[in-house]
Amino acid sequence: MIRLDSENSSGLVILFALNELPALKQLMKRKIPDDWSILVFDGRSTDGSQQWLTKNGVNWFEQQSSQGKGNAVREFFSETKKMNYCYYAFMDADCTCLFSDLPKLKNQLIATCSDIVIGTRMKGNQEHGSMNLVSRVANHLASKVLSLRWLKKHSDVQSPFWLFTKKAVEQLQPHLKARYFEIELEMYMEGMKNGLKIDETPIHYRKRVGYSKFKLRYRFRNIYFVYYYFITSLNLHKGILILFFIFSLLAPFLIQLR
Ligand SMILES: Nc1nc2c(ncn2[C@@H]2O[C@H](COP(=O)(O)OP(=O)(O)OP(=O)(O)O)[C@@H](O)[C@H]2O)c(=O)[nH]1
Ligand SMILES: [Mg+2]
Repeated sequence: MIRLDSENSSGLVILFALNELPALKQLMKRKIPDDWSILVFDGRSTDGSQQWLTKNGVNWFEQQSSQGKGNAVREFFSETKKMNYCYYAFMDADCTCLFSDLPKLKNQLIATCSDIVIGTRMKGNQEHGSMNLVSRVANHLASKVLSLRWLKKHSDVQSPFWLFTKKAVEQLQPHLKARYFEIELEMYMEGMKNGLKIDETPIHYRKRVGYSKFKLRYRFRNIYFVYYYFITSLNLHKGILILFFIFSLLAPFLIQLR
């Protein structure tokens, strides 16, 4: 069980971390706004992160489930049943996002009476080289396809920075199954499906410190999941889904035959 000293403060920032020691060292030098506490959710790092966090008095928790960001997020969601924060902010621990954007997300959440606010990099201030062309295009397409499904224009559904109300966390928790990097896509789709109000606000986005865990195989996996979440959200009969799938595989050949 996660135990925190300052559970009476209003918000908890959860930093999901797997071998992010150089980034954590930089992050912990930064000032965190009042009313926020930090928890590092560590995926059993082998780079000495845990020892460093303990030595420096940072709250951290070791992931019990098998490795994978989705597993970590889902495990955290279950742990919130024992917590009493009003807000939960998810952030990558790779130094790409700023704590100083937290009040902005919270103000947006309150002003728009939303359940979730996504920090959008696509409309925000991006440091040169923070996002390569492949990631930019992939993210743009994923956001377009999935948000259009709900007739919305959300621009960054794979953002590393999210803010949730307590209610949103409670409502989402039973619906999440993702194990790896498709977790953001699933949180977005399940949030919309379950009637949660999702809004977005621009954030700063900096170059990553340390190496990426989002390997090529996860990129392909995410392309599949954009398709999967889109199709399953349509609630069609299974037979129609299979036909749709076969047709979409054959479509390029059929177009050429014409
Ligand atoms: N707790 C935990 N965290 C993880 C796990 N896998 C990845 N992470 C963290 O999840 C965050 C997202 O991973 P990244 O490697 O930054 O992936 P990304 O943001 O898609 O790719 P970049 O553009 O390279 O940053 C990082 O802070 C990782 O350290 C895991 O299995 N457990
Ligand atoms: Mg990252």
